[in-house]
Amino acid sequence: MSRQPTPADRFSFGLWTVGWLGADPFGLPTRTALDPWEYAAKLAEIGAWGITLHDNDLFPFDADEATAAAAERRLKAATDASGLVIEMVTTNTFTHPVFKDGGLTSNDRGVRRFGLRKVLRAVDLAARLGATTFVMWGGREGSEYDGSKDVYAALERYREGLDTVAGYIKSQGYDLRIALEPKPNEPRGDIFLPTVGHALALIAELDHGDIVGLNPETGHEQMANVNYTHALGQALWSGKLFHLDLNGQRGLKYDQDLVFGHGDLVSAFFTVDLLENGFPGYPDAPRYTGPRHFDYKPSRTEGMTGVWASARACMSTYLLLAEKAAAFRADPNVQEAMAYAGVFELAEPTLAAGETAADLLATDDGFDPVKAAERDFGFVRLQQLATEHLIGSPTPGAAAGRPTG
Ligand code: GLT
Ligand code: MN
Ligand code: MN
Repeated sequence: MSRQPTPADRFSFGLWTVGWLGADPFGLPTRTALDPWEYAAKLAEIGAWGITLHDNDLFPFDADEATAAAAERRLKAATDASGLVIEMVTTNTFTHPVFKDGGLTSNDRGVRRFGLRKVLRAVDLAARLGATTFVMWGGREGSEYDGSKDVYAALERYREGLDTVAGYIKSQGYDLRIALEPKPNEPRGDIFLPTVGHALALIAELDHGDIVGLNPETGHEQMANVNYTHALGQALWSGKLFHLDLNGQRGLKYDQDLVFGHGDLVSAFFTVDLLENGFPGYPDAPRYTGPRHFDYKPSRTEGMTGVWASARACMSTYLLLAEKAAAFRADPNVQEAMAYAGVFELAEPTLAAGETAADLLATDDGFDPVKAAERDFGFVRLQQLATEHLIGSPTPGAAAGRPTG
């Protein structure tokens, strides 16, 4: 058991996470719905700091203005009463059948105009609720069949849509940044912006890319068989880690949205280590300062008791991993193993100050590749130290010992 989470930990949850009723492509819902403000109140009670939501987590797709406004007032009253922050708001452009070929990149121009209007209205909602991040997950932006989609045109429309939304945010003076959420597939056969790298490349082409960054999700990167902690690292390096979706995924299969840590626990350890302790060789590098946001689904086997137990589990595992990661970094054996492994040496520029390519070519620094190839990096010992800290060995490193050369 970890200590109790507090608002200072800045844990947040999507209303759609604890509010997932368990319907899947093969089965009906297994739970009944509470009202949005009931989920919010309970999240505050168990130690969350914030909540996030889609427009249609708060009011139905076809709600009239009065109904939407009443729901908004009711939620705001509940979050104000419990001290919860509504830190992120997003749009649902995937559930209604009108979005079956996408919102911003549908082949149907009428759908694109409707989708863009829906996104802009959700931006206004986000600003009214005081959110500072606007996530855009283009789950329906993609295709099943290559012949059905002109990819050049789709990327042009994606860019047009994102620049329209970002330009609107600026024109309204909202304190809001967009965070794109990559995913390789599901519900489409192939989704545009399948990974963090693809999204970074698109952001670089935007007119208003300065307020567009990323919301990487653990399981989504892992569904693309890439390393989530590396994805966070590259987003940080690019100054684009605006938000995140922490959860669990076990291998290449459907999007599991498991509790954080219930997938690849070793990877989760290094994710928390990066978020809490930063890059080991670059203490001055950008750090993630945003909410610790969970986007998971309580398994459909669970009743409401299990829903709240699983939300607590996300926070508890994060806190335990943060403790383990702090002890890992503070351990002199680990520091020594990192130095032996060259982890700090990588932070040293390859060229000397002022040295040019011509200087490098003209220099013989007596380097012997055969000798250098004999180097033992000790990466395995370092990983074993991490494993022993993670498992909770009383004296990590005692068995592995120091290298004898
Ligand atoms: C949907 C998706 C999530 C996204 C949400 C934001 S919607 O639940 O599976 O990964 O973060 O639109
Ligand atoms: Mn997911
Ligand atoms: Mn997500």
